Order: sequence, then C-alpha cells, then structure tokens
Amino acid sequence: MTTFPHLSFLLFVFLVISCAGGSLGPGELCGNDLLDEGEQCDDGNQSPLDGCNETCQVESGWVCTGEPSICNQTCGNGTLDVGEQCDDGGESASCDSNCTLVLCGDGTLNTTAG
Ligand SMILES: [Ca+2]
Ligand SMILES: [Ca+2]
Ligand SMILES: [Ca+2]
Repeated sequence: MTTFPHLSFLLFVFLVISCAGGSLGPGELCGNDLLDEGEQCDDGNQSPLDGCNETCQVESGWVCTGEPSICNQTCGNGTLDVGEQCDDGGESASCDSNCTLVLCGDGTLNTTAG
C-alpha cells in the first residue's frame, strides 16, 4: 500500500490550491484599491508608513479619502487635528512645521519665528 499516502498528499495539495483560488481573504482585499469591509483605507498597496498601513488601517497622523485612498498627513492641512498643538498649514511665527507650538529650546528650528 504505497499509493495511499501519495493520494492523500495530492488531496492536500488540491485543497490548498482550491482554497487559495476561492474567495479572497482579508489579506488579499487590502491593496485592491477598493474600500472593503473592515478597511479604513486602501491605497492600493500593503505598505505601512504612507498613511494606510499593511492591514488597510489609517495610520496615526494621517487622513485618507477616496478609492483608492489618497492619504495626507494631518499636520500642515491648516486645520487642528488630534495630536496637533497647532496647524497653520505649515511653519508660522507661532507654529512649527511639525504642528507643535513654537518654543525656544524645543529642538525644532523655526526660521519664521526667528
Ligand atoms: Ca480593499
Ligand atoms: Ca499603504
Ligand atoms: Ca492638521
């Protein structure tokens, strides 16, 4: 009886292939440019640090809109968002470009404030 283990191996391979070729799992839906269930964003990739991470969740400090999602950092958009002390759409006399209030000695050089 040497054929039995061989057949079960073939059956195993068939099951794996048919499963992979069936309906897309959550992993495959992220990166298809469409907002699917459970996704906060989909920028067409599964790369993090661009606003929409590898599991299609919006990253901290970013806002994403549309399909495929266009992600922009919330700092610098001119409106005060969560985690920002100020936002003047960039560097101003009272706000650093990283959306923290201008403080002398905070390690952030602000050429506008001098
Ligand atoms: Ca998707
Ligand atoms: Ca991404
Ligand atoms: Ca902002």
